[in-house]
Amino acid sequence: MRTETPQPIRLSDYRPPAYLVDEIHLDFDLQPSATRVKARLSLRRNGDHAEPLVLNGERLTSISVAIDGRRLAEGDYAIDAEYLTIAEVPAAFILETEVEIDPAANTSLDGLYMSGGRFCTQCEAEGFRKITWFPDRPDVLARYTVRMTADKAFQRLLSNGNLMESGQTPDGRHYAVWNDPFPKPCYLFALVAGELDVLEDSLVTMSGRKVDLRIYVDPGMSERAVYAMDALKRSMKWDEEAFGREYDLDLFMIVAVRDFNFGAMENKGLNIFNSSLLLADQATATDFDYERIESVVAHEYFHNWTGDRITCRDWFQLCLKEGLTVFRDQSFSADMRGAAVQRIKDVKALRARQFSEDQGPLAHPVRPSSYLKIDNFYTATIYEKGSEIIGMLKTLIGAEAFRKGMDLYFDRWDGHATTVEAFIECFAEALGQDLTTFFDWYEQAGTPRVDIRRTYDDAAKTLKLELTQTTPPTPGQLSKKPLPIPVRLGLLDGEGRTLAFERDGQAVDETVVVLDAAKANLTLTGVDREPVLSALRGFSAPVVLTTDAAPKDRYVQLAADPDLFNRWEAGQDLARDLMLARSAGTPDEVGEERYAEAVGRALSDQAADPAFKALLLSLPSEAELALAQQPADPAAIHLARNALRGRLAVHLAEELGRLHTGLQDLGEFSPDAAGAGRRALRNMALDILAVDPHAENAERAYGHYEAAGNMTDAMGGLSALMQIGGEPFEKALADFYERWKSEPLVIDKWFALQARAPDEGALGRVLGLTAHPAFDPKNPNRLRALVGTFAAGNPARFHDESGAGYRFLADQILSVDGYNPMTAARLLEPLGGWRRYRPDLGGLMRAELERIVSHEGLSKNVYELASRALAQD
Ligand code: B3K
Ligand code: ZN
Repeated sequence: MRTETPQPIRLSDYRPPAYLVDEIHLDFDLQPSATRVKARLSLRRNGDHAEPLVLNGERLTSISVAIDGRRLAEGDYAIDAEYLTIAEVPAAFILETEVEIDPAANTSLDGLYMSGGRFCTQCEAEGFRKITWFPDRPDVLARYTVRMTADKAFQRLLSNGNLMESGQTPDGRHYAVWNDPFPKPCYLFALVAGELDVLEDSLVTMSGRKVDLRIYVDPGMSERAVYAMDALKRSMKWDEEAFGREYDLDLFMIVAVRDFNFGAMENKGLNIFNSSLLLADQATATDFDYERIESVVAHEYFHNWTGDRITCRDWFQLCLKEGLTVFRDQSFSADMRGAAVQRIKDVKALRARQFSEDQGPLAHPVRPSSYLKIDNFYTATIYEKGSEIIGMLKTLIGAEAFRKGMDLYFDRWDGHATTVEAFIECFAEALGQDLTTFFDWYEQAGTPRVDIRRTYDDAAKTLKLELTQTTPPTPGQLSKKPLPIPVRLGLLDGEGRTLAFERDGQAVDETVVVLDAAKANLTLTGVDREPVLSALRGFSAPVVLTTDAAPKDRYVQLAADPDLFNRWEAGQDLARDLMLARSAGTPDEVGEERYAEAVGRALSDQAADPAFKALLLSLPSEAELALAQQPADPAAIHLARNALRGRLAVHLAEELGRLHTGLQDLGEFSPDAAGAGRRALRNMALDILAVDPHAENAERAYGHYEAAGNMTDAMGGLSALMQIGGEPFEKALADFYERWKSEPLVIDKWFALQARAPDEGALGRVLGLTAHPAFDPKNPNRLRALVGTFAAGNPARFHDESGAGYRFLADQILSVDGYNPMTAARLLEPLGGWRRYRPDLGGLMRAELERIVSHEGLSKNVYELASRALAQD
């Protein structure tokens, strides 16, 4: 049990820093177990009063402290577990410190650590304090000069900015000196030293400057960085065209490392990536990997302006850089891969991760007001809902005012650390309108419910719409305000043709209604006949929409809605209702047949994009269904979902078989959207057929696996075989392992696949795999592949009524917490929603959370999430 309750940090307590750092010189003597770090800081007082100097530092062995060249005696300063405090300092001075750290023993992968025998760093949010004494907060911006010396075995010596000097030292080691001319917060500092291959390229920016581009990877892997390099160049051009943003240094570097707590990091001029989000070729990466690489390379690159040049004043403003940068990367992906398909995928991800967060005890506003560990707030809410808010802003004010506001933001705040208020103020100014009520989106947690009722008046040719909104209470926020919700809508006739109507006297095909009160009525005129309503087009706001539409309206939309998002959504709504009915014990067999027929018709539409058809066939996930059922019964949901998939398999057997045979990749492999779309549809067809495991389908699955010429198809085949189960699956699984055992990223997929096993032996299999020689829980990718995938991606087996799934997860969290609290905390989420489940399951989940909270020596990271999950509001 923890002896003291950790105290939260609050936004309302924000004070400007007492001292600023203009320059920092760092000198690293790199040794894996005993690295010496000398820091020379030019500090000056930031206010009128003399205050003690307080610097952050954790696990630093202090060697010396000096002010203006005078070494301080031990009594002149105080050091505890978190701070170095010097009671009296001049108004402006030079502070020199030397510390020793142990990167080889740093299992938290935060600060300076070793991965694969190389030195690397991760400083966001608060890792820099594990490297040297410093005011570790994002509003202290300094210019960095970094010197590092290492044995020559550490071949490459890299840091932010430009290389100023390099050479040999008299004792046979080597050194490099880097300088970054752009002032930055310490969370953007990076250093890498080790043996790496490099892929080089260059690009000429819009003003005609040549920028060298380098991607550093494990020896022998540079070919696998070709796609990331291509994505980087496309991102750089796109940011010039879409936002007028040009790259600013002469060099841009990316390094791939295998041991990383999350995806990637936007350190100035030296991005560090989890190798799973950088390395790809057709043999080892799936189309999904390619897609992720493209978007994450873009995301980290886009941070150069939204994050690095303009950063956050404090960590409560995290969405200022993250939500905005996700919006920018989603817009880029939409341009690269097609807007509708991209939007559907983004919304699926939002619903799966953010909506569930928002409906549980971990719900928080996009700009939270307190935290224990900021590491816990790198959430779907900050990122994905943060991006949705920017998208709504653009919809509400229009593309032109949006661009004007962005330009103003870049002009005004370049080189500064700022706030979300200051960002929104730029749009208010660009528009000449107050945006105060819009700001509530940042401060209010929870997913609004919007309901629309229609009354059609045939004589008057009017359609009256009654719109209402409510937001359910969330922890700490029991009553909610109405928010300004943009609802994009259009009308269809009974045959699915666009039906024009009048808005403000103008004939239009589509309009945006802003619902900014709890209730609003709206009358559309000039509506020639009773329409089908297509509302919330393009998912114009992150809300749960209900309407009085009958299934027949949904079928019209599924066949013909010109808004492809809503065409897809109509299918999802139909499927969701059917599966929920079946899991509640009231199956609608006729409805299921009708749905399968309608999907069949949509599949035969020659004009539709295969990627879109694959999404039509992809039913709402079990996690999404669980959110719509109270209390959630994961086993019943699993059976109901499989039943509907089975219905599709039988009803559409011929069509699915034809798609599977006809879409085989014949020409050369291309990871582009068109090739990926065809493979997605083909693999989806197989995935559904595999629910009906007769001999022909089993043979088809095995043949698919054996003939696979790329990783997407190999995984598609293996996953279909897993559904069928038995000897052919085990044989293919063993074959796959043998073939790829020396490729860690592929073996991660092998672990993750088995964690999703649908049969009752899944937990036994997963437990067995924790003893597999290739299972290394110290590597976050491997840990998440097995443990994270089982808990978050296999709800039917995780929620086994014995509680064994929960116990397994809790054991893993407690064990990982001993050496990597950040990663341990990220595993906790599946237990968080315990109140939404069947009471017997919820009780077992809660018991595991209680066991976790009372564990001796628990980290602040895990404590914060587990105690919030248990809190009563
Ligand atoms: N900014 C980093 C995330 C850092 C997470 C620290 N716990 C990657 C990104 O969002 O681009
Ligand atoms: Zn980011």
